[in-house]
Amino acid sequence: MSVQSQDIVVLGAGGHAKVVIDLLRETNWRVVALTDADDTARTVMGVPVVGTDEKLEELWRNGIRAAFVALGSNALRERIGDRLLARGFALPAAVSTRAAVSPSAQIGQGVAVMAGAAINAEAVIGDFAIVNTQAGVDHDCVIGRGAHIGPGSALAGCVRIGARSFLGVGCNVIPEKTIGSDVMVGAGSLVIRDLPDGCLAFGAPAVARR
Ligand code: JB2
Repeated sequence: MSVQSQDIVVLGAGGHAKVVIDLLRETNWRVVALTDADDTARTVMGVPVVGTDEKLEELWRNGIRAAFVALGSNALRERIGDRLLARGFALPAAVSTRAAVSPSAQIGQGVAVMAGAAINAEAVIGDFAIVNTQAGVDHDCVIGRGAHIGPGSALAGCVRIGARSFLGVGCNVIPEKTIGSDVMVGAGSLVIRDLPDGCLAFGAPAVARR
């Protein structure tokens, strides 16, 4: 098979990878291989799992230059993404054609933006972040590297989310609040106060529990 410039390898063969494969196909990437910690020979969404991440060197030698880290773990996605960037792989963003993204927003490398998401004026989305299905990120928000804004969550203007933080499905954050790094916010929470690094918070209003 001759390698084409739109060929890409996806890391991960689980649920998140399925969604990412759809996003990449929508934007004319050709997903030619998956790597996974479980190297059992199989196909996912019609794409062969070719082995573990050790296969990436062979794919590079064969001319594959683009990769996407489709792992739900925020820390792992950021760490492996950085390793691939250092190796020289291009890590494009995968943005649904059914998302509404302001031309003035900045979208980092390896970011996934799912269908129905809205990213408004001058928002900044850090490398390897996920803006999941129907999430809203309003003007001037700053989303840290590897963070994940869960499905249906809504961030009002000027909200800041730190690196690797996770907002579960259906969270709401009022304007100008700051959520630190490595924070987990439980599904359905309403954030009306800043949250410190490393905490678990949930409820309406959300309270940091540890
Ligand atoms: O280091 C790794 C690695 N570690 C685990 N490299 C590669 N290439 N693959 C790795 N994996 C693989 O990630 C596991 O063997 C497994 O196949 C996959 C994780 O699949 P799972 O379906 O458990 O989760 P996910 O990360 O694809 O999706 C989670 O996060 C999404 C954002 C789920 O919670 C989804 O529901 C969610 N939408």
